[in-house]
Amino acid sequence: MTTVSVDDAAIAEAKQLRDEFQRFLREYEFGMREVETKISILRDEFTHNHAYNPIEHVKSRLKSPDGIVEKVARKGIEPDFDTIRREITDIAGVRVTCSFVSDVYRLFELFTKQDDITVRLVKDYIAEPKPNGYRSLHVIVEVPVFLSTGPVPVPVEVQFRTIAMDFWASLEHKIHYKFAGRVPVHLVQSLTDAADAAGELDQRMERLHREAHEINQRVIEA
Ligand code: 0O2
Repeated sequence: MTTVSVDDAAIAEAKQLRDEFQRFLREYEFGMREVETKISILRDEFTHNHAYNPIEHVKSRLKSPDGIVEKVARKGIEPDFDTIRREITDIAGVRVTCSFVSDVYRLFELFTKQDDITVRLVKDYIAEPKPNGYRSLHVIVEVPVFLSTGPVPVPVEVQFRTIAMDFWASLEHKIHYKFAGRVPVHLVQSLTDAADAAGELDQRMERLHREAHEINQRVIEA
């Protein structure tokens, strides 16, 4: 049996890199928590003041170290912390699922107009769905995180979508994963058709919701 000797300096260097990576990820976790708190305050305030909860559910995730490495390779960027911080803006992600499209935009407005939120990029895939039918409203924001060393602006990707959009995206993601990206053409077409159907359902549900609200208002005013 051969023994491999690893010198102490190499071990110390590996430990330092591990600690630095954990510190790096922790900033994103804090940024994510700030965004979660803001969304949950909006939800609670809405529920109390308007007797209406526009949010169905909220899901957060930190990109895994493997996911970050894979994205560094895919984008062909330098694998150092400064470059990753600058180029990869979805390490922290929060997904807000709403009942109706109008709630998606309302929540987006209320969240992005807050004084300490800096909007870096908006991608409106509801106004302009992706060719495969994907719909969602994405925003990359910077939220300040107050560390013992001072404030750090942390980028967080927030996705706002309806239940129907979320249902579709979740199935599409599973199918994509199952076929390792090589989805049979007829399934791709069926998925695009299903995305259109989900879009129509959203419109119908919105109309129904508005009608019910108007009838209710008339009853109250009568
Ligand atoms: P995960 O597991 O959700 O984190 P980028 O790759 O971010 O530099 P891109 O692709 O233009 O540039 O970003 P975009 O369009 O804002 O999409 C990023 C995220 O949106 C994805 O994250 C998905 O969560 C979601 N998304 C975008 N397009 C699709 C789609 O066609 N189908 C589904 N199901 N989700 C989509 P990740 O990192 O890919 O995955």
